Amino acid sequence: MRVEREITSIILREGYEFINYCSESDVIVVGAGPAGLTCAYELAKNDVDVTVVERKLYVGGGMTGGGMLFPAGVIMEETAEVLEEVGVELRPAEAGLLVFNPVEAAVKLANAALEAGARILVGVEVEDVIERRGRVCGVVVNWTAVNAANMHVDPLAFESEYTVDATGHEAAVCKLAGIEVSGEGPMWAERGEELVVKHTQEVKPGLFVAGMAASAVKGAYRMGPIFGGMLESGKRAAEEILERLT
Ligand code: 48F
Repeated sequence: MRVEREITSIILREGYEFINYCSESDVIVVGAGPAGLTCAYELAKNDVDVTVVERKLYVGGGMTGGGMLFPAGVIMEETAEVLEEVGVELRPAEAGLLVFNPVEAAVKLANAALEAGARILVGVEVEDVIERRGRVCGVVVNWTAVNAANMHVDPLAFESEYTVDATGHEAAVCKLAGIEVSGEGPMWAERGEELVVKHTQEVKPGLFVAGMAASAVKGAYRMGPIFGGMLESGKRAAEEILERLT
């Protein structure tokens, strides 16, 4: 038996099929950080066909790094609902804050999104948007490695009804779509947590912004290593999209 050939054949067939599904989704979420994963989970839970595109080979975005790489995550009690729902262990700490393991939170959020039916494609970078008559209709993608090697290789395109920019501080998709990005302001944790949810919105027909990208678009305060605002923002984006899809 030529096992090597069979392994290759299985990977090519299954990988092609997976990516082919990714090329047509109801919603594409760009970025598998806490905001993007929560958004994907909430959408998939409601039977929306959702693809998450992540340029790194891991999920969790900035959350896995805790605070300055110290492996602890902090969240306000009133914003911890999603983590509780996906089974993350939360321990009470000072000032009404809860503490959790950030790697556990990242993998459990990703697992919940997958179990609900979302696809997560890693190692793929969004380098442009598809736009028709002023509406964002999906994203233009390439292998992260191709761009890192500075190779001139034409990209492919993934279509969607809605796209969510959950790329964190960069607000990469908003920039590609021509949205003015103010860049985030200085740190004010409590206010930043409120504003990130408030600024979660449709910034152009077909394009939503969530998480730190929403704060960056509006120049809102950064909040540092506290994560409830990201989860609430991802959830809010999902709720708004669900309203439009139904
Ligand atoms: O940065 P990230 O975790 O964004 P978030 O979900 O959460 C922010 C917090 O982690 C933290 C914070 C909380 O106080 O400030 O920073 O808003 O996740 C963003 C993900 O998007 C990916 C990136 O690799 C990361 O995993 N990403 C960024 N640009 C692209 C991308 C791109 N062009 N294509 C695909 N993925």
